[in-house]
Amino acid sequence: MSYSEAKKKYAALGIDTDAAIEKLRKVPVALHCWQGDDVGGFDQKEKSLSGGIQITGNYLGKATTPAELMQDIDKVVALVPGTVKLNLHACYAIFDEENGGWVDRDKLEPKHFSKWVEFCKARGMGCDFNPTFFGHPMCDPLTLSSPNEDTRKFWVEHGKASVRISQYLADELGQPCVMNIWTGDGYKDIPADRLGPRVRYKESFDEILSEPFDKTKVFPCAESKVFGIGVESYTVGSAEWCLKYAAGRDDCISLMDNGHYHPTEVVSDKISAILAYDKHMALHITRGVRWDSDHVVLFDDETKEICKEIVRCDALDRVFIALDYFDASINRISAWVTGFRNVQKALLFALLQPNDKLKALQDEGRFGELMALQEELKIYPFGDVWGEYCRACGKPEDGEWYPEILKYENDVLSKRGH
Ligand code: RNT
Ligand code: ZN
Repeated sequence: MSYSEAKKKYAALGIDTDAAIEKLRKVPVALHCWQGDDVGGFDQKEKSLSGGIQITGNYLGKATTPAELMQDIDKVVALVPGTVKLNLHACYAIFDEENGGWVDRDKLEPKHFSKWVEFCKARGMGCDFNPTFFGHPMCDPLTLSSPNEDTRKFWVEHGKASVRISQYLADELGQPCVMNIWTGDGYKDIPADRLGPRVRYKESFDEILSEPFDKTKVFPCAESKVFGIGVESYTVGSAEWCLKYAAGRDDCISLMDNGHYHPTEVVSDKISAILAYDKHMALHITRGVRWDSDHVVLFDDETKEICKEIVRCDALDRVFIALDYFDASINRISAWVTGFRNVQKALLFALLQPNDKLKALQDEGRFGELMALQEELKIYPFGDVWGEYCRACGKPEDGEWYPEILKYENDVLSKRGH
């Protein structure tokens, strides 16, 4: 079916496909830089992930320098429709002779991110930021909740430095900067004191957020987690902790990562609960598989349901959308592109639902009809509208981009020699 026929079919339901395409083109989605180098970053010689996250796979062509990572991000951006915002971790600081060389995480400054600012400016992109509380010798293994005051202070200083860097990114790029705080703090086995770490965690967050910043431009978040690898029994920043923390302040929002809940819980059901109270919230869109999170995002039911919730709640400007997955077992650029395109697909799919009609069916108690229509909408000619969206953005359609990945692997990635 061609686009014009698809357009007519949706129009019969009262949906303007052209308007949906125009709307989605402007919605920023944050692309996480860490898919390109297996969450390695550039600030530590001994790269070892800690904090309950793991990456598996050894596919050729990992980026090992800022220039390689930037080149790879450009390739991703060329292959995805929509508005891309970059999402950096503090461990991606760039040190060189001009900016005085290496410093530890507690001493990071905006200048260590000026190359990223240049990169984003040249591409008209905004940039989000994450302090990095893992993969560092000062994880004891706790960070912001450590009973060791030297450790805790070090990480608080890192958090404050990150606030200053986030402010710099927002000012330079003229777009809001979402600053997400996630730590892997927790214990493998049953703790004797659950309260102490959680009280220290609160103190540390308070100290970090005492650093001045413009609340209209910088949006600090607390990201919760249920457990991690090697941190199975107790997570300091649990769902309740993070919700309560964000609820208690006007300058911190909740970040929900859909890989961070018990397997039968769904973030699609949680979004409206937050939006009933808060102006803003943030998401890490990922895919959990059994006990693990961070698999490449697919065009699956939960991704669609999450996006439907954002759209139905008319909250495209209230929910900060970011991606979070890492796979080193397949071509990393293909992983990045597949996940980003799938989030775009899910958002477009959501924008093509007759939400008013569906809500009316619910409110009128016509549940049989509601189910029937929701099922029929699943096989509406969505693919034709998606194709039109890709064309409108000047980006490859399905079936056209994978050859580009193979060419890039052959011309660039395979020459990297690692
Ligand atoms: C880990 C969290 C966190 C990280 C990134 C690298 O489980 O989801 O968001 O993935 O900060
Ligand atoms: Zn996450």
